[in-house]
Amino acid sequence: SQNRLLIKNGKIVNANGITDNDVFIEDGIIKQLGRNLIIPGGTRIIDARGNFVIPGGIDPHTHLELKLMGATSVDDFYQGTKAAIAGGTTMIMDFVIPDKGESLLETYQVWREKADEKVCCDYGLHVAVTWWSEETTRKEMEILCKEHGINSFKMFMAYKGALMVTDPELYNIFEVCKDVGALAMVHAENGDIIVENTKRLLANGVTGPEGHELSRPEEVEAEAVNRAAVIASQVSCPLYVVHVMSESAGNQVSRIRQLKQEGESKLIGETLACALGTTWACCTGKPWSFQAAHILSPPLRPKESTPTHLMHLLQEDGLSLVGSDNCTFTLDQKKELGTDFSKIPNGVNGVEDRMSVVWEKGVETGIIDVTRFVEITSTNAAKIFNIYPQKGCLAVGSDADIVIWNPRKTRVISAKTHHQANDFNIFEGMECHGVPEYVIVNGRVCVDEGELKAVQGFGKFVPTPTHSPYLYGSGEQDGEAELNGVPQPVEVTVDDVREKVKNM
Ligand code: DUC
Ligand code: ZN
Ligand code: ZN
Ligand code: ZN
Repeated sequence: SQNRLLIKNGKIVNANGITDNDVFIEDGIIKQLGRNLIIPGGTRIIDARGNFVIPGGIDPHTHLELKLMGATSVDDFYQGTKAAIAGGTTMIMDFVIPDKGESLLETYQVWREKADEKVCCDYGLHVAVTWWSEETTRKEMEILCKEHGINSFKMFMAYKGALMVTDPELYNIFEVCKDVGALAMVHAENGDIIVENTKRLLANGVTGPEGHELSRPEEVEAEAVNRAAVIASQVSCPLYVVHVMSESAGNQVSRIRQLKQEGESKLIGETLACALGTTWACCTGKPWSFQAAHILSPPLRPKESTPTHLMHLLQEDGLSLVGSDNCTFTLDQKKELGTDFSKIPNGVNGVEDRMSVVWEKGVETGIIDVTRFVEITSTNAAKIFNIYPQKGCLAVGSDADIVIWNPRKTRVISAKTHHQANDFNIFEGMECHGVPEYVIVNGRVCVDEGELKAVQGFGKFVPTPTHSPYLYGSGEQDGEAELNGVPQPVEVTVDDVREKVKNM
């Protein structure tokens, strides 16, 4: 029967350990986990001997059919989620991005309409807050959280004049995030400085793709990480730095994260598959189109040590998870618009290859083990966005989003064989160990002995609830001093006032 499945003899990997168990799935849910299970007749049996059985990947960062810099990214919610499944990812989280002045709520509806009919796997949404209005922004953010399953808001510190918000706006938006129990996310780059650098480079005749990284070097990224963290801590709001792309920015996240005391708001850093899998150095001496295809923001760095450094930060828990920032444009789109480097549409692939790249650069090199692999590709995303243990682990009652991962097989990444809509792959030619032989999406076998059988519209929207215990602690409130129900006058100290300000 289609709706019953038994996975036998695999190594079951969760973030907290590995067990030898069988998994019984019925109606899209893990119903039993153990040995010698008693199961109904007519159940399909998959033998996973010698393979790892892991929670389906959760990609916390995609941009499917996004209009950006005059072009629309070509992986739509069908092709993007199909490619995700092909690579072992069973849930994505995409960003609703309103233009300045546009309603957050209406733009959210636009995204639901784009996605609901097309997604092959489950998806969640973050909402970008690209402008601030005292009258409407707070109200809209509250409604999105209370009624529409949103618990995260992203702010751009770059893309000046388009998506960027100022420091005072960040302060206000962070405060709303804190009040509603949502997570603030930032694109951390100093947008003002990028504009000045760009003017100077263009005036000096640097117009090609090599100008892109020069206009926004590491310190421009690291400065914004620090500034965002300082602003967030003024209002005690947890902060998630998306797409950490450099050693400097990674170190900054890690350093601030270590300084945090028990009870202080959390800082979380996400890095990207592209930053772990390649560098800007691979573009040296290559044609314009090859270089343009590697342009995203923040940029790939020229330093060859960057991928290993970021992987070590993931290993040490200085960084917490890996996204793709999948935002694919064709070479024609890049060429048509890229009259100078500042006009080349920003974005690269990754939703399909993220799992393989992390495995190859992390597990295969011995920097991380299989449990940490699961944690940074799935479990931590589920915890941070408050859908754990529905997603992000293999447990009785969890959604049956499962990958049977064969670590002995290899594949070579190529645009010729990938399932994405664009005509270039930034990991072209990379040999990866680890192949998803079976990918089970909500109990349905969508990669079957390596054959892709994704179904358009099979996925659904997953609401993300606010007040994640992972970010906000157990949710205990400080009460007033009371004796037999009667409030007691309390002597106020400087420390008390500090404490009060902290909790405002
Ligand atoms: N960076 C990109 O490269 N693409 C999408 C948006 C972003 O911030
Ligand atoms: Zn961004
Ligand atoms: Zn992005
Ligand atoms: Zn090999």
